[in-house]
Amino acid sequence: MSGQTRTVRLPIAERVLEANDEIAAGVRVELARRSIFAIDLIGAPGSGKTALLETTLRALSGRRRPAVLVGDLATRRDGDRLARWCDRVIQISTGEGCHLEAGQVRLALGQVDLEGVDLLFIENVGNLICPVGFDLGQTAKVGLFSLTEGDDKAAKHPYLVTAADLLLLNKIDLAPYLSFDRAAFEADVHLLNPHVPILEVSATTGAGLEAWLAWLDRGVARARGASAT
Ligand SMILES: Nc1nc2c(ncn2[C@@H]2O[C@H](COP(=O)(O)OP(=O)(O)OP(=O)(O)O)[C@@H](O)[C@H]2O)c(=O)[nH]1
Ligand SMILES: [Mg+2]
Ligand SMILES: [Zn+2]
Repeated sequence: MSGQTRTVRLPIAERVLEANDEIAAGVRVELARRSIFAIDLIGAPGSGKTALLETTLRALSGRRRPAVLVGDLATRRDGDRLARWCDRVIQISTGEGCHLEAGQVRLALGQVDLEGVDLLFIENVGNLICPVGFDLGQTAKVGLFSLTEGDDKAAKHPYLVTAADLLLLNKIDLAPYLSFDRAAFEADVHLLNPHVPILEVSATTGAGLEAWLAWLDRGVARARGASAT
């Protein structure tokens, strides 16, 4: 008997995403017209998406004019946490939906005063899988992994890694207590997406925040430049 595990590859069901993509394209045009740099933040439940946004919004206070949409199946808890740092926060309740769709984003954007907004954060439902397939009209997709999830998660979620414009590795403050192999994680990521930057951060201590803020600044500048041309 060999101790090797066998894997069975199942065909991925073909999804009908055309309607979503059409709405997303409209959202993208509107956001570009307003020069808004929009981020779809995707990560597992509890990876620290809201915590990172809280720290980010606090750091951006007076420097940027952000808006936030946050998706959860139930409760307004994340929305309430974020509203402490930003006046323009909309909680989207997805009910049974395990990801956000472009129609929900379009509807939520209709409820925010976007005048002067330069940065839009969309915290997707905690889920590493199907949010990747639904275009929301964002400018950039940011994947968030954290040390507590284990160093194999990039390799096990290749679609997020491939689709991401940036990866954040959160909870770096916990490194002394966990056996997370950062070199192995990076190697897995770069096999799938050779050029994607990985920024190590801690939403709790603020470690690594400067590089993340600088990345956001470059995105905002690009969005402005693009709409000026
Ligand atoms: N030590 C440490 N804890 C963190 C960090 N970021 C988040 N946490 C903790 O992780 C837990 C989950 O954080 P959330 O921000 O709610 O995670 P989330 O990804 O928004 O979760 P969902 O919205 O439910 O998917 C909380 O107890 C946070 O305090 C970090 O950088 N370091
Ligand atoms: Mg959250
Ligand atoms: Zn889903």
